Parts: sequence; C-alpha cells; structure tokens
Amino acid sequence: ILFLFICALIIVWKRSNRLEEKSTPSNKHVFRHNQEEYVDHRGVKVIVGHYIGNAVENIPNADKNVINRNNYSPMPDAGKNGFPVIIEPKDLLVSQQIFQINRFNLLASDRIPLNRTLPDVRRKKCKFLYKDYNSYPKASIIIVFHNEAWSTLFRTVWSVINRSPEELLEEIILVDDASERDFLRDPLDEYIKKLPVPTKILRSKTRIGLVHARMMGSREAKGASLVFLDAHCECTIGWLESLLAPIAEDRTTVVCPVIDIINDNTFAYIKSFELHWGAFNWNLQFRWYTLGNRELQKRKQNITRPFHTPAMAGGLFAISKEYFFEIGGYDEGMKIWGGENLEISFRVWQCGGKVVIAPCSHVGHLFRKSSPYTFPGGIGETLYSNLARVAMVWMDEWGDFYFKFNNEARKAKELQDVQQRIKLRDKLKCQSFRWYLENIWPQHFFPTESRFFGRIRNLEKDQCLIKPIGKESSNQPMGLANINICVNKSLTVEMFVMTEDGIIMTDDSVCLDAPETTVNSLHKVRIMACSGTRRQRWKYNKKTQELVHATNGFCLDVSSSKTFEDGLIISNCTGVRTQKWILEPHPWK
Ligand code: UD2
Ligand code: MN
Repeated sequence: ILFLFICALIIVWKRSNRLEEKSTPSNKHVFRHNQEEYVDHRGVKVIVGHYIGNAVENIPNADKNVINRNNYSPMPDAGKNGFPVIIEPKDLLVSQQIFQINRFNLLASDRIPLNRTLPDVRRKKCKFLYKDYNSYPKASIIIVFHNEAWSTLFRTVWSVINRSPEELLEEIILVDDASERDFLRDPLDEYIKKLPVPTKILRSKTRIGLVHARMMGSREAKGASLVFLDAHCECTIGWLESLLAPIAEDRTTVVCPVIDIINDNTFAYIKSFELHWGAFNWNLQFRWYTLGNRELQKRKQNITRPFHTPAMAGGLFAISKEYFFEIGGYDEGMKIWGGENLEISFRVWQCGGKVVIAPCSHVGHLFRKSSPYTFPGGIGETLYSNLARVAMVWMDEWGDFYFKFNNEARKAKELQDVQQRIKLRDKLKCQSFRWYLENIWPQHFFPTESRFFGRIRNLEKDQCLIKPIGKESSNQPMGLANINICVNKSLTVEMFVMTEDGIIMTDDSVCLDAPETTVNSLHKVRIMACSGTRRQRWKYNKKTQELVHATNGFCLDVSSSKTFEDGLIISNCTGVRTQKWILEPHPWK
C-alpha cells in the first residue's frame, strides 16, 4: 500500500510540474522566483533572492465559478500552530487546478481556520520587552488587496486582532483595489461589521495599484501610526508593540518586521533568518543579503535591538502617520506594483530618517512564485517605469549606471515626469545617493570613482572572468568561479568591481573567494557571498599583471586540468601567462 501511495505521489508531483510549466506565460518579461543559493565562507547555505512576479492574463484549468466563490471550509486542526497542511492524494488534482487562481494552494488555505494558532518564534529576550503601551503611537492597520482569497485576507485580519494589544489597535482599514470577485463585496461588508476591532473598507472603482491604494487608506487613517500589511500575512505574538516602540523613540524611524515565510503550498509557517538585511542588485531588484562580519559583531551585542537596513521589502512596515505625509507619502507616479519599496527606503534614508528591522517582530508572508493578477499596461512597462522613477529622482550617477545596463528602464525613462518628486527632494534638503552608499550601505557592490569597474581578462586565454548565472550556477557546487569568452557588449555578468581594499565583487554581493591557507598549492576559487573577510582580498600587481591572494601570496590562475577546464584556481606565482590579468575599465556613468 505504501508503495502504491508513493507511486501516486510521484505521478501527481510530475503532473504538477507539468501544470506549472504550462501556466508559465510566454510573455517576454518572465520574472522568475529569483532566488539563488550560495554557500558562504563558513559553509552555510545562503539564499539570496526575492522574486518579482510574472502575471498571466488568464487562469488555465480553473473554473470561473470556483474563482468567484468563497470556499472557506475550516477543519479545526488544519495548519494548527503553523504546521503544514497535507492534501490527501484524492484532492491533489483539484488543489493543483485551483492553485492557479491565487498562485497558492487555495484548497489548503481554505481548510485552515482564520484564527489558527502560530508558534511564538521570537527570541526569549523579546518577551520581556515592549510593555510601555501608553507611550506607543496607536496603529491604523492598512491592508490593500486586489482579488485576494477570503481565507488569506481574513486570516491576516484575525491574526492582527488576536495577536495585537488592544490598546495599540486604532482600526483596520481594508482597501479593495477594484477586485472582480463577488464575495469581496456585500458578504465582506457584512462580515467586517461583526469584527471586534473597528474595521472599514474603502473601494476603488478602477484599478489603481498598490501605491495609490495605500495612499487612499493612509488619508483615511485615524491612528498616530500607519502599519501596512499585504493581504496574505499572519502576525505572530509581540509583532505590533515591537514595531511601534522604535517610532515612539524617534518619530522618523520606519520599522519593518522580520518577514517569515508562509509556504505557498502547505501554508507551513517557517521562521526566516534574522541575520539578513534588505538591499538591491544592479537591476534594482530587492534582495536579502547576509550581514557582513563587522555588522554581525555589532548585532550580537544586542540581538533584540532594531538594526539598520539599506532597504525594505515593501509590504510590511510601520511609520508615524505625520512623518509619512511629511516626507511625501508615496510617489503617486508609480503604477500597479514594484519599485515603491526602494523609493521610500532611499527617500527616508536620504532625507534624514532611518529604516530598521525589529528582530522581535515576526510576521509571516505568503511568498508566491508568480503573480496571479494582470498588470494593465504590461508587466515590464509597469515595473520599469516605476524603477526608472526611483533612479531618476534618487540615485544620481548610479541612476545613469542603472540606465546604461538596463534597456527597458532606459526606454521607460523618456515617458516619466518626475519634477514634483525632485522638488520634494529639494524641499526636504535630502542627501545624495553617494552619501547613502557611503554611510548607509558601505558594503555595497556598486562602482565608484575609487574602485575599478569593468572586465577582468586573462592574457593567455583571452577570456574574461564571468559571474555564474542562472540555473547552472546553482547546480555548480559552491559557485565556482569561471572564465568565458569576452563579449563585446556591456554585459553585466562580465563586470566586476575591485575595491581599494582588494575585494573583487560583482552583482548580488558575491565575491571572489579562496582559502587563506593552502595545504597544497592548488585551490579552486569560488564565488561566494561577500563576507568582508581576508579570504576575499586580492592585490593587483600592475607590473607583473598578477592578481595575488592577499593572505597566502598565491596567484589567480586558470586551470588546465581536464576535469576543471577554464575554472579558476590559485597556484604558486610562476609568471606564466595564465596568471596574467588585464583589468579593462568600463565607463559606468
Ligand atoms: C513585495 C511586497 C509588496 C510590494 C511589492 C513591490 C512584501 C512581503 N511584499 O511583493 O508589498 O511592496 O513587493 O511593489 O514585502 N495589490 C493591489 N493592487 C495591485 C497590485 C497589488 O492592491 O494592483 C496588493 C496585493 O493584493 C497585495 C499587495 O498589494 O496585498 C502586494 O502585492 P503582492 O503580494 O503581489 O506583492 P509581493 O508580495 O509579491
Ligand atoms: Mn505579497
């Protein structure tokens, strides 16, 4: 029986993969769950990444009646305490079909009670902190949605109601961004009347996107602080007081929770790494990066204290209402989805505030691999116009860098009018992007005037250092560094930055890494998460054209062994041509 069961599972799993493939749009802007794994210098697997969704116009295999019905049908113990929901084989096919509606396992979600329990995932010390409710600004919780499922939306709402101190909850504001589902209208209106916390619903007749929807909610809010949530979150105990306390201390602090993961298939609640901060890569995609050594040491001294983050993920944060409007709310030139998280992060930092992550506040978010809704105007056009606005208003020279390597954004740029936002920047007397990079994110991997930026070419092979990309890189154990034919175009995968301290790095905060001590004189060179440690330091000798590992004096070399052809190694410096490198600068502005 067990054997048959396993066979059934395998068959269904295979089918599900096929279903997924079929539903991937052939749109040229397909954005994947852009998650990559690296093994860092300690041998710990590090996942950097964030996805930007891919929209589909139609929902394959899904019955329109199913879409339009609220099928919430709780089973008392399903998903209890954050455990995964197991779908029996007989229901698997149905669950896969309706997966397409919201791009998560709706069948599983509909079985989990709206008030399911969740574990207390905080560090023990957190439990004794944040008790001074009277001094914290009361919160208006703002949840915007477009075509959200009933069960995820109201599990968000109930997690707020059940796990927030009553004294701190002013109200809940739901903003419906032109949803097309009937159950989100009258049934919802009736339902929220009965909730124990004042809850209202605002509706937009036309699709306005999340920035405008959040602005709509903010303008109506009565609380001294605004707390934004996506419509598929679950808050855990202690989440709200630890978000509000830093605002009471300094009203210009914008506070994000640690974002835990709700699995899109099983709805299991998974605690995520606290040792991350939010930033972005050369394409302005938001990414989580591991903290460097110095940062880690600082954190260890007080692990409950909110720590700085260069950028926020976007969906989940608390801010003083007064301060939110003072610094210009959101950029209302932004459409539908994307980019607003970087815009508000840059603006807050550059204009005198700060963005922090409160380690005692844990909120689960349902991460999806693709986006279920349409992007009127096209997904690429929407996202790139939003990002173009960010670059034009806030990034100065690094905006030019972004446009240089990003054709779509460069096209979108022409259509943007950002005068109002530039005026705002002047009015608030904000700092430059250089200031931001130097002071808020000194570990950044962008080019500067004092760094080399360009190709690193091997003299013997006439090949260039290349960043492992795509799937191949994750199959390659430990991200081995490689060289490849130098392309004549400006390809970012061939671009490297070498800092004054000899760190050779590239996009997504990955660095050229080799062991400090070597037993024998042949060692593979890897691409790993930048750690700021000595094993990632190199010296370029202009005269001999050698790239020497700073700690052991070995030279960067190209392997000629059959099993590791064209892979990079360090070996005894002998003056051979495979150890000679040309640093070919590339104009980045
Ligand atoms: C992330 C953020 C999200 C937002 C986005 C970039 C987290 C956990 N989530 O993507 O909040 O910052 O990056 O823009 O950090 N929505 C509307 N109208 C629309 C589109 C979306 O109301 O036209 C709602 C949607 O129903 C959801 C929220 O906006 O409640 C965020 O959208 P998402 O969940 O698709 O974004 P996500 O989590 O992929
Ligand atoms: Mn979301």
